[in-house]
Amino acid sequence: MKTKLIKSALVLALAASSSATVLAQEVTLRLVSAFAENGIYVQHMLPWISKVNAEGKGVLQINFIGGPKAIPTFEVGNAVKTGVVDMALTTGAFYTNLMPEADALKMAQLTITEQRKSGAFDLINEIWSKKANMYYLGRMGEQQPFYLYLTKKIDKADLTGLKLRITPVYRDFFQVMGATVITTAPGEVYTALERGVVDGYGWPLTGLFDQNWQKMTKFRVEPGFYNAEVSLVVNLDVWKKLNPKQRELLQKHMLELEADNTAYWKKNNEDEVKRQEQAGIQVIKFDPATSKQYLDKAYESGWAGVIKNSPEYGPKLKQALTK
Ligand code: 173
Repeated sequence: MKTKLIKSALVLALAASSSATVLAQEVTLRLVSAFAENGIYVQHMLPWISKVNAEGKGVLQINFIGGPKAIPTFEVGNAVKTGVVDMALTTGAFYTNLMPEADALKMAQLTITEQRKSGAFDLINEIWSKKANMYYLGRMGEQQPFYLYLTKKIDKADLTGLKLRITPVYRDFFQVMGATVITTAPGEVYTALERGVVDGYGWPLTGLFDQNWQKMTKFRVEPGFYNAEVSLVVNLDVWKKLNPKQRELLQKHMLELEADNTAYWKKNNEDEVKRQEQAGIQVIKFDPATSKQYLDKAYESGWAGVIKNSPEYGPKLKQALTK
């Protein structure tokens, strides 16, 4: 009886220790999003997390903590840098407080797939690791322009007298065009519009409807400019501690998603133009010469801003990201 008990205790102890080994090998990464949970970017990411988790049993799991209610949009970058969270879905404009270079990715004229081949991706990681203690895992959102949305009509390419909601993405450009600007997180745009605090806002082509902004939006100004960047970043210390299998799992799924970016965003862009039209959002269009000037100003002012704030890396990023 006694030996039996000892034996079964041993078996239990062994079983416990073997599951402990498995647990020690499986790592769980805590991920937050700087974008709203119900919005297009998180909705695009969730199936990706499911795939990683399905394949990553015993290796790596991602635990999605939540959106800006968990950590405010403009604090997400620092939370990754300091290791409060392990990973984030965010955009460079939300962490320019850590590094002004972050905002340069909005001006990429190469796809992320091209950036990986050209060396731009390595340059990004050199800067991101040094300045923000981050590993830049990959890009989920690309090939989608930003637009100026308005509640009032304009009939020339001049924003003088307009008060516009911005993030760093639009700051230099809208100011050069004469606007007065107010920085807010996406979560505050609706109220700012409702209260008439702003006459419009910058935002990419899709995502308005997620936050009900279409109700307050009368016009979309064409052409769109830049290339909305939404990416996954990982705390660098956490990244370095992952074993090769864990890294490979993340990288493999990231590359798979990126390979589908062009088709995914093209379809979204096309659908969204129709959806906005159906919702009664009118398009303000400039003549071809004015459109060209508008775009030239967007890039000139945007790069000038990045280079002014980062004389060291700004020019290198411009060269690496411009076609
Ligand atoms: O909040 C913003 O307008 C912004 O900067 C942004 C950047 C990338 C994707 C969506 C929004």
